Amino acid sequence: MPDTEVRTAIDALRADFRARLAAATTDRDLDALDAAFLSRKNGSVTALLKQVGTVPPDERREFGRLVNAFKTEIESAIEEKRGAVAATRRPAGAIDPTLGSRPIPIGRIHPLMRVRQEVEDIFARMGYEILEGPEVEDDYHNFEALNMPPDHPARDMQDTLYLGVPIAGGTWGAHRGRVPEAQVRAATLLRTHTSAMQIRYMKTFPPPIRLIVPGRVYRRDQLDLSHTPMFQQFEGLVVGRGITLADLKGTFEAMLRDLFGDVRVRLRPSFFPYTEPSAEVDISCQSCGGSGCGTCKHTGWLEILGSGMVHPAVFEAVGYDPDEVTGFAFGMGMERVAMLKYGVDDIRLFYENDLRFLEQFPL
Ligand code: 2NL
Repeated sequence: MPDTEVRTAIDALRADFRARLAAATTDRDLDALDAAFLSRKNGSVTALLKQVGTVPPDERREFGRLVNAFKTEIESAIEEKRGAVAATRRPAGAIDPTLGSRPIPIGRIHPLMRVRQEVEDIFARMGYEILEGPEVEDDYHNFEALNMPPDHPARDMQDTLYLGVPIAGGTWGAHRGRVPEAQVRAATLLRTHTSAMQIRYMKTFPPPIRLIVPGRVYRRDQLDLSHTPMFQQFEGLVVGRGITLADLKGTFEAMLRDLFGDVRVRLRPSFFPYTEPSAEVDISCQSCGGSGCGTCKHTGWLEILGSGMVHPAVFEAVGYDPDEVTGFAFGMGMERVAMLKYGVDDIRLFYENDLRFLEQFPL
């Protein structure tokens, strides 16, 4: 093979090599390129070197020099590219800052707790105290002191959840330190309203009082669209000299307009054993503005709470003088408020913790 032919062959190999080197981006590409040109068995440069026998003896020296120079050129070009590839490779364990972030699951406030916080804020601004009480109660605080004698229908096993075995002295009150002896009783039931706590409070502190008791209460109800055996309520109690029905109505107007916006408020006569007179409180229907629709069963009004002037028998039970003080009290279901406020038509949704429901409420 004469000198010029060797140069031509090397130029062709070089063009091929340079193109493939430019295309190589990984160590594997470079290994393949190395093998294609330099492998002992079938590298194309190795093949060229093996043709030394076809070169006239006086040109062999020059032939060897040219091919070996090319071999060195390839080796250093591959080595250089390996360095370049290594420089672009991310270090082991490194993060990829261009990758989109995974969504972080963020918890939110349960709709019932939103209502609770809102109602607590409204009453806190009006100077009420906010207290919780025990959910396991005794007959005296849950019924007897509230003018519900032993034969009262609400005490029926049909309506109230009683404990299999009473817990002696297992209740507590709004006390610092020891619970007075008179209040240590056997806990026998799950409270049916939070009123038991208002009784404890009145037995402990003298009037005047302004108090809100939020919490869970229990009834023997079957689950349906509007009943759960456990639900949550607020009860309120205001006692002092000269408290009247006008205070009751004014308080509800302020509270309900704060809670529901520009609504009208009306009272309807009702009955509770622990209040006299008693009143159901309605707000004008926001869905139809009072003209009548499905939400308000075509009455224009929605019942929102039960209330009344505290019965003298309750004051006597706690040691307040009914000739000295009067007061009003009310009970309002948290679920009912949340259902009206957020347009929820099934109470069970509040207790199923289905994220498809909960995620519809703002963060
Ligand atoms: C309702 C009715 C009501 C009360 C609760 C009460 C508490 C004491 C004394 C007198 Cl300590 N009354 N609470 C009064 C009237 C109604 O709740 O429909 N609740 C959902």
